[in-house]
Amino acid sequence: MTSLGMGIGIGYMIFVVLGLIITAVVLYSTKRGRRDKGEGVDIGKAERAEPWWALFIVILLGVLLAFTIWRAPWFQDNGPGQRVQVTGIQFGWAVQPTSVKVNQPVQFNVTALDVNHAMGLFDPQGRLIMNVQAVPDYTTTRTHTFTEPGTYIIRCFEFCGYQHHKMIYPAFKVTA
Ligand SMILES: [Cu+2]
Repeated sequence: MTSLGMGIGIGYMIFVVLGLIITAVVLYSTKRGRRDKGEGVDIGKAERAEPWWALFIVILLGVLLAFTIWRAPWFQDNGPGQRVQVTGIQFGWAVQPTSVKVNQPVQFNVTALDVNHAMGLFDPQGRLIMNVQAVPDYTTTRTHTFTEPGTYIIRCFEFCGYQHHKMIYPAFKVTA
């Protein structure tokens, strides 16, 4: 578990405990017994306190917003705009989308659904330009900028079974 995950877990537990305590306090304060004993409620005092409770809520929400707004994804660097999901399965490749633009970075997200495969990416001249493991339950990310338009080929580079040699994706297009 990452320290971020641990922090979120601990924060969650703190909120659960706080929620239980607040629930208990509310239940206790609204118990029938206290009213029956004649402990009257000063309505005027409660009404005068209302704007302060409203202010309290606004400040609380403001503080929560101030602490959490920075985690919103607007400020993150999300990498290249072109993304290609490549998934290896015995015995083929699922590639989405099937074409990208030349001279703009492409982020490949490579994974597998069954056993280990590897994405061997060949340029139009048949030269290997990328070799990325495709691992089940894990996404490996590689960024590449194509400088040459054409038809690229993906071949499996990890022996994955009796039809391993058939794991070819013949037409990944790089367009101008
Ligand atoms: Cu394979």
